[in-house]
Amino acid sequence: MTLTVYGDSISGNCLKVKWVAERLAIPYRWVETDVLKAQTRTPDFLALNPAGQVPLAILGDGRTLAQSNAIMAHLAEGSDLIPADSYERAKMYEWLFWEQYSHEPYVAVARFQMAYLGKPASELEPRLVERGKAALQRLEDGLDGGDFLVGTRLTLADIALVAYTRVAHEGGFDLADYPAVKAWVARVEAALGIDPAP
Ligand SMILES: N[C@@H](CCC(=O)N[C@@H](CS)C(=O)NCC(=O)O)C(=O)O
Repeated sequence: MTLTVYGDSISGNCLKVKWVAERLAIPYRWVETDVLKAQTRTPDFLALNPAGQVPLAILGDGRTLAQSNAIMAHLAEGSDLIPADSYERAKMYEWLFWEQYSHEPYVAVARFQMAYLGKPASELEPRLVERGKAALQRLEDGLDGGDFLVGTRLTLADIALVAYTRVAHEGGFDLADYPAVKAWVARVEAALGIDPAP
């Protein structure tokens, strides 16, 4: 059975899974699941993922897997998107855990509130903006002159972090303030063969 991915195309978390499947030429079926229409909260969907969130993968053998970074790690097992070196692999996970706790909750949430709930930038909670800017600065510093976040090649760390960084402007952030991040976004988009976010 083909891999099935339940995802909402507006969601960076869901796009991470799509990009990894495409990069690794893993065939998949995409089931568009509209978060704004609460399609993640229907009884049928909750039976698949009690957490009521996308992305959700149904593996070839019918088992389910949630959490974008866990799905990416599973799909990319044994590929060059995960460093073979144990320290570099751990650094990649360092970025993945940081993304979920210190970047996505601010950069993605500010973007969701502005772009999808119609909130003006002036009404965003100041903490969201401060923490989002701090996350972007951490990325700027973490790139440290390198082309990618870990080692010298594209890893899951870049894919996870580019997902919401590339659309940070939709949440009121200006990537011109983070030139290394801006150049890295373009590099990762090119590596993944995706068009720059408008
Ligand atoms: N930590 C989760 C976050 C998943 C998540 O927040 N999904 C959102 C879309 S980006 C969702 O499904 N929201 C719908 C809901 O909570 O009902 C992951 O990385 O997969």
